[in-house]
Amino acid sequence: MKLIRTGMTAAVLAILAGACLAAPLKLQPANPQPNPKAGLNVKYVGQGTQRKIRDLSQAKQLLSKAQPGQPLRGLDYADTNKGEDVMTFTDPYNVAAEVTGYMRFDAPGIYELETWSNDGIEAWVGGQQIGRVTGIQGCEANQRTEVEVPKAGWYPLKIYYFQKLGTSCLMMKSGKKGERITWTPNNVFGR
Ligand SMILES: [Ca+2]
Repeated sequence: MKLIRTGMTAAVLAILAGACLAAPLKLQPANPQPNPKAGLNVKYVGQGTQRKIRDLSQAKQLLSKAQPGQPLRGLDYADTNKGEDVMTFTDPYNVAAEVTGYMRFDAPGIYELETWSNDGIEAWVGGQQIGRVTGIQGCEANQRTEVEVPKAGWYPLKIYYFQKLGTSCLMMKSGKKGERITWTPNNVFGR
């Protein structure tokens, strides 16, 4: 009897866990709603070529020493050629960045968000984590995350990002669920 009950409990828990994983993450709008300028704020720390950034946790630690950089135009920084600077920074390698600002949704509903990064990332929109890669990788799609947008307006955005060696990229795709997911236009971002 005990075994059966344990088995049933496990089955119920598994079902609950599945339901939780499948539910879209509910985003929290910015309160108060901002009236932002175009672009996204960014802070950088560069380690040069001698001291490598291994992973996300090291990048986040380094960001306590970050300095403001030229704002980003959005999240459309396609994969570089080797040796090209990371976004608006002055170096190509071993760079950590903290990106902050807002993302606008024009209508409530269920959306899909998908970050692309080279290398690692931890991305938050409306208080929910929508992408995470702790190590190094080429420029590729990260998790595709379903989110629930309760009302039209601006949602806080925060991204921790790092580039180790080789090429670098930081981009985002988005779209309403059931429609095409496409590259996110720069004009939905603000700072
Ligand atoms: Ca890289």
